[in-house]
Amino acid sequence: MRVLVLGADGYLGWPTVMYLSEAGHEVGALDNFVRRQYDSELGVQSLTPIEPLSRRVRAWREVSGHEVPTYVVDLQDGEAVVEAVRDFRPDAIVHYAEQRAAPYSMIDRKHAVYTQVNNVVGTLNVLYAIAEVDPSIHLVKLGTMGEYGTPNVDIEEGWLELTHKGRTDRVLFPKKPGSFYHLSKVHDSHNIEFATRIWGLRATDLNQGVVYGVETEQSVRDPRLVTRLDYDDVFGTVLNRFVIQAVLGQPLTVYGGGGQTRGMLDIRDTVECIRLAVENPAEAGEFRVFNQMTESFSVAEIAKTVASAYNGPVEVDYLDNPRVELEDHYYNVVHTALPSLGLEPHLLSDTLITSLIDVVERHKDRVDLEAFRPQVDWRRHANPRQT
Ligand code: NAD
Ligand code: USQ
Repeated sequence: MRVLVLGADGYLGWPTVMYLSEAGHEVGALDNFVRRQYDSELGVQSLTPIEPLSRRVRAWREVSGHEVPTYVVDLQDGEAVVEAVRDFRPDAIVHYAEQRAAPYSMIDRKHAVYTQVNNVVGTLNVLYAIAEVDPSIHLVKLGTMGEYGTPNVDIEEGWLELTHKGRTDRVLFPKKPGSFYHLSKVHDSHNIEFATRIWGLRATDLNQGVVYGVETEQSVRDPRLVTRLDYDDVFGTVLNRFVIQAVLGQPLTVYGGGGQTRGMLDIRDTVECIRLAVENPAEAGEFRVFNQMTESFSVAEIAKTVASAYNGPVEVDYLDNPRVELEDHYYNVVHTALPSLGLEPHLLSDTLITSLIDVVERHKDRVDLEAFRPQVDWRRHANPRQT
């Protein structure tokens, strides 16, 4: 199949490009490199030294023989999106290209507005491009488990059979997200579902949990193929941050009491889930939602797991929680759709943590210890984040 990956220069986009092209698909890579600009703005960098996309693509051709055409396009530019889709003519579009950090969206008004405009307008432009160029293109869109929040009932896969005052309907599962970023994904989901109803588009919304890990079977073949690994308070995600903090001899930064529980998955499962979704498309007019996670852990459990896998002393700091989120709550998620398509999860293991530790050991001189400290407080409407 022909697959256009939007956000191909990012943490998950780049490994997906390699994985899908290795799986025999013709892959195109689109990005506008804005993620690299956030690094400059925040004064942080990926722990792993990453190559520019053009060099990554060249290295991948040398290593694998696969060509990957690239498109430097901002999804906010609707005409350019149509042109790229018309030029590449994909069977499927994998859409990762959004501002994805909850703390970034909570810095202040400017960052909240930017996040929602970038994400919602970008996705609308993708929907219009598909409708205009070829409505049979399957949109595989990255949503997030955080769209649901932590309701006191089981979380279904996107839809809920609801009986109210004796009548029954199938409705989108109620959402209660925890940041303006997570809200942007809720708005996207509604726009995508609407487009499947009015234009008969086919779409899969992948409500993904927090991803951990960095290496994939493809990326380890050449150091130039490594993907980014964020550890700062804005873009670093919890398990990756804890492993890096452990190796640097810094306390693990558990926010609040650490009882908050999240769905998680290994980066190697992310790329496989995308392949499964792409190769098993939604029907025309179908808005399909898969909960893309393999296990749930509380933040305190993650800290404990990292501490016991690390061969050395590890201290845990319970910090005042800078976010507004439940720390003691029910969490039970249905996530059977991807396993039923064939997903065989890599469950969190000491081996994964050890391989991550090895990567961190190689690059630990690049770490700025100041970047571990959380600086964005949800309760403030303006955060003077220091860079
Ligand atoms: P990332 O920030 O590393 O990559 C996103 C890429 O999209 C970047 O390269 C960026 O330059 C590009 N981009 C952003 N706005 C763009 C625009 N307007 N036009 C063109 N390109 C644009 O993020 P990631 O961690 O790889 O996440 C990818 C997707 O998966 C995101 O949508 C995110 O919400 C979702 N997701 C990520 C995680 C996680 O743990 N990393 C978990 C669940 C869902
Ligand atoms: N947390 C800590 N200490 C830290 C960092 C985080 O206790 O040092 C806690 C947070 O308070 C939160 C949980 O860990 O309760 C997860 O935080 P995170 O920063 O790892 O993840 P989150 O902000 O939810 O966002 C990440 C990605 C986002 C994706 C989301 C999936 O950045 O793109 O959508 O994970 S989910 O959480 O399922 O919505």
